[in-house]
Amino acid sequence: MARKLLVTSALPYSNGPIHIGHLAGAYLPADIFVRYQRMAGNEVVFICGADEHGVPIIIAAQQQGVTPQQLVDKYYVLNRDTFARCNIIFDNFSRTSLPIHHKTAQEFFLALHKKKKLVEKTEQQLYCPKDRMFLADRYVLGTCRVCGNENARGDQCEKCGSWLEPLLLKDPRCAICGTKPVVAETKHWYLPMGQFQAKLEAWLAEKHEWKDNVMNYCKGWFTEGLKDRAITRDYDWGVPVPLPEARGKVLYVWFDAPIGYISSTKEWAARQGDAELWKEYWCNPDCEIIHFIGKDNIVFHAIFWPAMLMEVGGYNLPAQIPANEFLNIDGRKISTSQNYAVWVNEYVEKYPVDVLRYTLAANLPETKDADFSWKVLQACNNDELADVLGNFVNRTLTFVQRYFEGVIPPAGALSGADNAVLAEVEKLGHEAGELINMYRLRAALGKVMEVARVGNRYFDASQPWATRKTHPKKCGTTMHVCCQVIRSVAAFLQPFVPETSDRMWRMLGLAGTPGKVRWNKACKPGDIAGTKLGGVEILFKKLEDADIQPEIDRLQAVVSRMEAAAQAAERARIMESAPGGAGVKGDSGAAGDDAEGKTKGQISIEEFGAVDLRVAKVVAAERVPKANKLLKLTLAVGEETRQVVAGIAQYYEPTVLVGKLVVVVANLKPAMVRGIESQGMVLAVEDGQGLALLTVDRDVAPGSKVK
Ligand code: B3M
Ligand code: ZN
Repeated sequence: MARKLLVTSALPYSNGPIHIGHLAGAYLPADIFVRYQRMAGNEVVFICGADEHGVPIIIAAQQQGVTPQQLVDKYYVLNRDTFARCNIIFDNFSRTSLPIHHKTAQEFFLALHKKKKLVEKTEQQLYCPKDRMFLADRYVLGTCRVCGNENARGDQCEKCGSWLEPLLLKDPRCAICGTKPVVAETKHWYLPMGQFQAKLEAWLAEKHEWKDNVMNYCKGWFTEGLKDRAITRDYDWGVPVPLPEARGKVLYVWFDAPIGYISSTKEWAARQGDAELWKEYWCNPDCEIIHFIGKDNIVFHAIFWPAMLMEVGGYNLPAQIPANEFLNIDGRKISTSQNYAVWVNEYVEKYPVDVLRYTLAANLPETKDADFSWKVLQACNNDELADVLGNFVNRTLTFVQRYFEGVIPPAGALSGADNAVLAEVEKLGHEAGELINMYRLRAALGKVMEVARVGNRYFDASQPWATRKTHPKKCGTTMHVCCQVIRSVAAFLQPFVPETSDRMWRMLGLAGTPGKVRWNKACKPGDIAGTKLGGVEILFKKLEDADIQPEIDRLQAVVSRMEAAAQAAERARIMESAPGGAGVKGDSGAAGDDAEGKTKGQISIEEFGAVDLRVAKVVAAERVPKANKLLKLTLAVGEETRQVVAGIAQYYEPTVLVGKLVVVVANLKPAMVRGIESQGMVLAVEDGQGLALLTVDRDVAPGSKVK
């Protein structure tokens, strides 16, 4: 039976152009998936839109000296057009600044409010005295306590993906002016996520087909325990909180943005002439909702958003969240602020779209971070698209033009080799389709390109240049089979490189577009004998070194600048910091710690302050295989979970440690111990009887600072 799918791509912020990392994360994979599902006969609505609220927008507007409205107007148009240029064709590309979205988001809030699902709290928040505003989310920058990234944002660390709160950042600073914020009180509405955890866990436990990265992130958050999350903010840009007592407050962007999927579907439905049609997708359980996102959005889609939907009630929950990892460039993380990126709108002005689509599809960060480089793009173009695919199409079609008057010859009697090729094409087509169904798009593209390779090998083995004179009928059959292979591969390429696929179709002289052909039919030979070829052209021109050198040079210049800045920062850090620790032994499991016993030379309070000591709760402990001194501890340090390897196995049974409060050096550079990353060091004292862990003498919250 045909499936009914609502496919979404993460709503890009209208605060800048999109780069290839965005494309590879949430947009290209979704577009490939959607195009395939349509060819497979399934019913799909493909939804996206611009995320036009939140601190990312407010800050970018301030930086560019424009109003938030001017900013979002600019990037809405730019990004919408860039997607279209890339043939990423949404059924609707909406905007969260539209009235239909404001209304939908407010209805969600009110539904939760009415059901008494929200908690009102007056709490402490960071406040910038200079800018006179509360600093939430990206308005605060500081050091991530999980990975030490000094530019972690108030809501999330981009480097390690940890879900943060501004008050958890070390050395917070205002993102606008750099001032150290003060703490002040403000009232907000919270989603008590902790109350929903059991339900969420039970729901997620059934998702056996979901990707490991998504499941592992979620398990991590569940282990930590979900906390209340404020869903309102003290800004004037956003969806106003629809309560009289909440004047001047707006909804948190991660509350309203996912609702944008629904409002965009509503907008689409209205355009179809049936304003209620959106319910067929969001409320009819026959429909599967599939969210394509990047890994930094997992928590919001797999935990926060389902909780909202569950608690409001009556909505379908996500059926799949095929989150991708990150795409790096030359082994480095893309950085929009540093301009270390390949901007898609600039790319399409200079190079063919399909070369980028192909290169990214062949290198999607499906299970781990992947790497882009201009050399890889050049190789994809020259060695695969031009030499394998282009060559096969060109040699076949020019042969038909030259020796068969440009008309596809009929198949004569098929030999074993002819049948074998057709069978192989069919098999590869089915395999590719199955892989796309499993979100393994890279592998699927590999199967499709294998079809072109099969075609080339068959052409070589059949030697039509020789049989043309000796066995003209057989030569005709060979060319017929080659054209069948082109037809199939053209259709199989439609999800990946639609322009190329359409061109191949036209070159074969076939009517319509391969996008309208059923995948099953494309796997089998078509009725093509006697078709007059369209104009035959070169599919892919080779990319010369000189064509891409300017791009390589530009990225290299950015890297040099970033490296110089990092070196300067490192020098400053070394000058500032001094070694700490006196009398207490740290145990990171690494051998050869410094001498203990005697007190050492004096240090200043600042030097002591450089060591970030925290109380941590042991949530799990286990022996490290083949290491009789080591235990691996899982520690809750506030909202984060850390693993620390400690050389205490001779003194503690793992089970007695669980629940204990210990003291951990939280800003110690992570070290690899027996292949396990130790993210900190627990403190212990040693006397004649062995090691004893330092602990606290009353129950304090994990994460509390030791001073
Ligand atoms: N705008 C974050 C991002 O662009 C955010 C996605 C919203 S999806 C509902 O990465
Ligand atoms: Zn981090």
